[in-house]
Amino acid sequence: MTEETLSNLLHENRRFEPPADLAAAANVKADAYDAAAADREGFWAAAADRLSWATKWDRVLDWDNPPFAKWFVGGRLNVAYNCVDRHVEAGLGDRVALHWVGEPVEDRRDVTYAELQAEVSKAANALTSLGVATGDTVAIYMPMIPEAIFAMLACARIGAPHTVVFGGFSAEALGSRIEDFKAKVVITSDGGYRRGAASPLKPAVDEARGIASRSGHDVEKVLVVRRTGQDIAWDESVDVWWHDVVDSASPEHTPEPFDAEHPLFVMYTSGTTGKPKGILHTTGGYLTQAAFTHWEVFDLKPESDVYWCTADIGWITGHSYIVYGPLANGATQVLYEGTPDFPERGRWWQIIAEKKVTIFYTAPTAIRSFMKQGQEIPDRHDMSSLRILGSVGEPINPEAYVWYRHVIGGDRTPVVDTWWQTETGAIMISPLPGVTAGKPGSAMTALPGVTAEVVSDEGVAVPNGSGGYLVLTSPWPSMLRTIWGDDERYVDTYWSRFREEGFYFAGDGAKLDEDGDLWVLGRVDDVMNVSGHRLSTTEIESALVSHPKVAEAAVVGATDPDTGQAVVAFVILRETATADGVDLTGIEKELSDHVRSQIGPIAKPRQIMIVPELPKTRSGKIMRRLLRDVAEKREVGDTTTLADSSIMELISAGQATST
Ligand code: 6R9
Repeated sequence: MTEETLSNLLHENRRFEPPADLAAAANVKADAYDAAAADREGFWAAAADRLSWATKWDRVLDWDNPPFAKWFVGGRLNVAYNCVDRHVEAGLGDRVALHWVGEPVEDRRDVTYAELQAEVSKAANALTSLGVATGDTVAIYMPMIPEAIFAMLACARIGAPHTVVFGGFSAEALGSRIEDFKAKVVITSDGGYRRGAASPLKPAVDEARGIASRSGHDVEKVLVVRRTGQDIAWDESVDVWWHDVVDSASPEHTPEPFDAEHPLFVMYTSGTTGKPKGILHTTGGYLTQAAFTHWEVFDLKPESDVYWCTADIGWITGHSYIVYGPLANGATQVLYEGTPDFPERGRWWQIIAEKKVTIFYTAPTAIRSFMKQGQEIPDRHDMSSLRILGSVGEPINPEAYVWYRHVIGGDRTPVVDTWWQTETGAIMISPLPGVTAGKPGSAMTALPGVTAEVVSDEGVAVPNGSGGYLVLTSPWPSMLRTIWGDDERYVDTYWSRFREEGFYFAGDGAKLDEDGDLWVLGRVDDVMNVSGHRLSTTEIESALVSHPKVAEAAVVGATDPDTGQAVVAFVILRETATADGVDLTGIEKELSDHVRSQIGPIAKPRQIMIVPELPKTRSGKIMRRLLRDVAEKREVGDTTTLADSSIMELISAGQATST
């Protein structure tokens, strides 16, 4: 973000007060801030009491060995029981849990809580029969179909930690996750629908299985849902059809309670090095905060609201705010398989109108693309059911916020800009819809029970009107417990930057405005945010360098009007690749396709520049700041720390002549 846009942002003075009726009936009111400040642990204990525990905890927080936290020590509960069975036992079995909307327009399925209980129980029994026991790990690689949720909850029900890998990730990305997680079983489908066509998933699982196998890990079983009916390869010794083992399994299953710190899932996310980090979330604290914040921030009234979060279950947002939070609260929600604009550009708005959605949660990148298409498209649909809008994934620019509130929310709806991370597990900083006067572009303040600060390099809180690093100053229930298999990396990545102060370093820059409200400005490390998806520069560089024609590569995130940031790659070719003259466009395409196949379509560079050299400091560190200047077509900044200061002229000159 440039200094200019930054200062524009911070002069925002529009305010939107909560509607009076919403404020009067809000689940969480202003007094929650004081209550939590007076007794933080007591506040979280009350939030945990919203769940059903088989055994109550004897200690709320064990922080005796920081940064390794234990919450609700000694407590035991079953996550699937909390998300499903207890609602049925409370007489809500006929309530719709999922209004599933498939991509083929006529594909619909409503799943009640009673049906969910039967489906999850059958899947749990089937997994057990395939040899999955408590503590065994399962990878899930699926489209947005109800079975994906049945699979996650079935794993939780039997205490088998899962890792969901986004269906858009490549076989390589899946393979390395399967290997790191040592997944015993993979649950997938033959394929899914994307823009009207069936696109395969199972072949990537076959390939990923081979990749894991070559590094010494063998997957035992692959459980396959038939979704598209397309032809797929079949290995009798490993592959099992979902309809063969799940449909015939018993719909009765007794959930066993697990320790509050039993691993629930691992979600891989990009870090500053090439290897993705497996973020571990556990049972009691995670479910407490996911469920509580969903009820608090969206003011959920489960008996009357229809909630819709457009994320994919392959991201943390899908875990906390499609699966665990909403279902623990007994919500009715829309689950949508397709893309926003297929078969027509108003598809989302048509679904909101049809299902009478009241709470809608999406990402700024989607909002910006709808803004570009114009207001006429949403205006064709009756969206008067909406009462709260949410935003997540990246900073929302004030204009997008105001458009969202005005065009989608009819100027009635508060917009909650929710800041959080894979690592935090749940929303940490956000307005409260019944309390906060919303300010476009600002995530406002830490939620009750959460302590966030903006600090200087030295770890000192900055005054209003200044910027610094966003830190969390005390542990929270849904915090990551470690990086899977790598405690040291956990400590190094999050707790060493402000070791003495004992602060969690989020990796984001932030600013406090004159009112003391918080603005998240984006990553301060080598992590990019493309359409709300985290990508590491190193990961993409590694992919590029793995191509035989590439000698060296540097990747930067350049500001992009549509996707927030976009991947721009600078590549030095090997001499052998250029020996017979070069077809630059051909090579650029080849490299771009290579990144796509190595990581996935979201990592595909917007632009690849073939350069003779890369700007490096004397210690050999690539100066991405300068490359960002080139990528964003700015005057190149200070080059005095470069080992060879003429290099930027070469790169910029090449830029001026290439198209
Ligand atoms: C939930 C999620 C986390 C990173 C985070 C920050 C950015 C998320 C934001 C936001 C500004 C918001 N981010 N929400 N930036 N305002 N409301 O997105 O998790 O994929 O781990 O990404 O996303 O940079 O550090 P994750």
